[in-house]
Amino acid sequence: MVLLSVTPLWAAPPPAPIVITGADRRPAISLNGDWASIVDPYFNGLYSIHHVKMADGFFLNRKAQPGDLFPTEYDFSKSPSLKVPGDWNTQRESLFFYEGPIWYEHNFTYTPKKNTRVFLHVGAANYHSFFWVNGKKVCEHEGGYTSFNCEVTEALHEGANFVVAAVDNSRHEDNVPTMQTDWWNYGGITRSVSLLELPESFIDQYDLHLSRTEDSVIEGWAHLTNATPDATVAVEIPELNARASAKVGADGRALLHFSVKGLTRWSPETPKLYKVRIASGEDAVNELIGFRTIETRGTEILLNGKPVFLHGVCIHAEAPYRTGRAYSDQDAATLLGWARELGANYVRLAHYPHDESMLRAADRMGILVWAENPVYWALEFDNSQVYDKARLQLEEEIGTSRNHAAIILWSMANETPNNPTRTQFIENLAARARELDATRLITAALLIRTEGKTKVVDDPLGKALDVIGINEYIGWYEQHPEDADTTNWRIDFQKPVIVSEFGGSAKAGLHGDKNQRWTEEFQANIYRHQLPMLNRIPQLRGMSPWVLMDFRSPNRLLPGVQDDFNRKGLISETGEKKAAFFVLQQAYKENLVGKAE
Ligand code: GCB
Repeated sequence: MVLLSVTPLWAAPPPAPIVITGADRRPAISLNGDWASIVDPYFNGLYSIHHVKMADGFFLNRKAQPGDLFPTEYDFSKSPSLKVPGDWNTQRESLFFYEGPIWYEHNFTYTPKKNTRVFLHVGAANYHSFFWVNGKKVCEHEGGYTSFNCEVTEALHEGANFVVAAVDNSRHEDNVPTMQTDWWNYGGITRSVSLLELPESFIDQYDLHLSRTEDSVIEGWAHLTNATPDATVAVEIPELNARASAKVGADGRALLHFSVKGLTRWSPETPKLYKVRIASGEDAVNELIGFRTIETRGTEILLNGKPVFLHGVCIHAEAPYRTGRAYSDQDAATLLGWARELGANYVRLAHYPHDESMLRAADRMGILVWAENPVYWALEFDNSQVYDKARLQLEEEIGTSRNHAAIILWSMANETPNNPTRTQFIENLAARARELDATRLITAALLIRTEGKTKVVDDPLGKALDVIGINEYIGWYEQHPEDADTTNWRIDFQKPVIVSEFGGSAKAGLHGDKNQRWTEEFQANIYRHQLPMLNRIPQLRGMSPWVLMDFRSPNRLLPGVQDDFNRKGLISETGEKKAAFFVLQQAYKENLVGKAE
């Protein structure tokens, strides 16, 4: 067989992508724009005949050459384009339901610089992606919601260059998330792509935060790749007249610890961000960081040492007004602007890591954030490879986002079945999260049990959490809205509780009696009965009803009402506020629910 004897163009596997903290603070050459695309449902571009996987992707990773051994059966230059960033589903009607591989190609010019390493930075590509630069495979990545960076220094050359990507959003049992989710499986290169130019040795990750134990002390670390033995890292916060430096240890890490005077702590009331310069040798990052502490004491959540109550709402990364995956500053400003209008000081960014624009906006606006790993519903908890995929996404999320003052909670999981294998899996994730970041609170949204009129929260996973998240749908999936009035709660953990979801559906503009499902009145009635009930949960320290805006979901099929949208939004996807929005707004503005202590 001639086909099978062909030698791959480049056989050695490329190095794994790396995490870079604050990649958006680095000078970057944008590769956003029109990328040629080839829809390849059988993944022929990656497999030879007889379904033999070619180590480096064989066919579509390069430009066709005259005299090619095989007839060339593709041509990027004649293929339609897709916008990057952007999911493909909302860009082309024929791709609305598409799940499978699509190939992308983009041409760019580049001039290599001396002593410079170049990384292809991908904001996110859902789910499994492969990248080649000038025919050389530069990386492969799994996970649709985290950013990654592939070294392309050796692959680039002077003048015309091209990047080819294959992105596959097929669902598999052993993916994280797995086969079933209640949101649209938007495929493609959904966030920005750029080239980052960095020195030979550079600061790849860093963490600066306010000490919980020492007054007015900023502590943390910065890690250098390729550190020379005598390397040092210097930190400067000009506005505070603060400077510090430390030597890099054998592990490439410099430990930082210094006192500051006159610091304004970051909070929803004063979302103060400081310009922070972190430098080493040829490298420097100019950051914007807020400093605050977050901890628990008994059943309280303390922000900067003071009890806080989280008036919030859940948000999906669904783009307002146009639908599709959100990615822009404008999307973030609209979604968080609505949360602010609601009176929220907190948002749960469900059910996966949201993009950098959203986190930067939350930092600027002073909105506290629950950030979540996509361990959703029933994963293959007994599969160690699945654990590794979940762990890697958690590491990427924390590594990328660890300097956002807004993030106070790392959520490990949402509504997972209560069994020992699952508990062990998530306890291991929680331990890893604490190892990576001991300064934030660990949570998860748990399922609850019903005993008569009592809702019982006793999932053993609660032991591994700092804050207990609970989802409940009294009045929508079970019982009537009024049953909330007589519901009691038994919570077996003396820890702070956030009701991380409650709510019901309404189609914006559909009016009727409060007992008529799908009307705005029915949804508003659920909220009216929920709020007093929540006030009867003694350790309630926060709430984030489901959900700010209607979002696309393949589970929501009812014609004329749902039309592929989960309608539990307080606002429709076209921006119409429903009656329940105003019920919650009043409760938040008049402080009708929740006590901080
Ligand atoms: C849940 C899930 C959320 C769903 C929601 C619903 O419990 O956590 O992802 O979208 O319920 O609308 O059913």
